[in-house]
Amino acid sequence: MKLFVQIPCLNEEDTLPLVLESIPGTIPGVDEIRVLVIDDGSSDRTAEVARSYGAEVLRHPRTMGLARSFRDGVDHALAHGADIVVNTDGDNQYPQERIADLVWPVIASQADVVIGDRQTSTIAHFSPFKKAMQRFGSRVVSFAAGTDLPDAASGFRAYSRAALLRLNVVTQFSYCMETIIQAGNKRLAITSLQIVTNAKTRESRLFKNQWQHMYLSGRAISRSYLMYRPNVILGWIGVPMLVAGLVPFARFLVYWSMGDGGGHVQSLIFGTAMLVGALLTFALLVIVDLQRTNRILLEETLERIKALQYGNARRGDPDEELAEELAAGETALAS
Ligand SMILES: Nc1nc2c(ncn2[C@@H]2O[C@H](COP(=O)(O)OP(=O)(O)O)[C@@H](O)[C@H]2O)c(=O)[nH]1
Ligand SMILES: [Mg+2]
Repeated sequence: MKLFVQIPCLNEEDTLPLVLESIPGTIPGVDEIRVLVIDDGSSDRTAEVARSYGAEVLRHPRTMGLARSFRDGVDHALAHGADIVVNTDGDNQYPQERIADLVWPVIASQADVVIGDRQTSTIAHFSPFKKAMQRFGSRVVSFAAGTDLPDAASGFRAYSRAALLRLNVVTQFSYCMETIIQAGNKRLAITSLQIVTNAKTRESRLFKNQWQHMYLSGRAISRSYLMYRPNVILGWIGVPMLVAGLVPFARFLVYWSMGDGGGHVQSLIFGTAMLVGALLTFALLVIVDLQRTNRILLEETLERIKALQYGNARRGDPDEELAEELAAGETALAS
């Protein structure tokens, strides 16, 4: 098993040493641990600090954002044969000593994604409002993903190779929520591990304030949800419209059949408007369903392309064993 620990960083020269020092040197079930720092156009000495600790560095000449950095890190790790990728932050918020526990469910084939649950209700420097919002946000993400996860915004996570081949980060901003919703909808196994975060080293750089966090997270969540369950949203719009249209329409018909149609034209107009709305919604539903089929085909294609591009470097992979046997056979034949 080859493990990559990746740390996306923007100007983290002060706290990065703490992070790098606390990454364990050996982990049960893991043969090789590699540390990758994605330096997203830092203007400080982040890259030098990372290299001085023996970490690999992937540098963007210009800041490209956290989601892109995550993706590039994953690309690098997969291309170098990672079986598991752990993500942690450069501000030493997360307890790197717990990486062994974080990766264990993946090693034991019990999970594809493991999320470090910060137990946000117990964090002292979180205000009651922030705690409530964290809980609410996690509930919404859990609902959208069809799983039950206590801490959806945590950046301390382990992903299996199979999960990374299947997940595609498309939003610019937060891959955190997006990967969970995708993983849930792609029926990957997601579990949580309770962790205790380290003392706060600085304010969040991702968000100016709680409102911005809520706005951006809400946008990322609704986008991901819309991508996977558009039928639910359209159904909730279309079905009430259909009912609201049929009732006055039927009412008009009854009066009309009794020869009193003229006095009830309002019912007819309202009913017709609602029915047209419902019809449009159902027409959209058909288009959306076709789109969904296309997305599934595209995603399956991408997964296969990634598998080809990165090679099946997984240990214990049947293809690899077969390749080894074939190679051994060829050598034997040649001699
Ligand atoms: N690549 C990249 N990383 C960033 C950016 N902003 C913050 N980070 C990194 O993302 C991680 C989390 O950032 P942080 O400010 O601690 O946000 P928090 O999750 O709200 O605590 C840290 O490792 C930061 O260095 C950015 O614009 N690009
Ligand atoms: Mg932080």
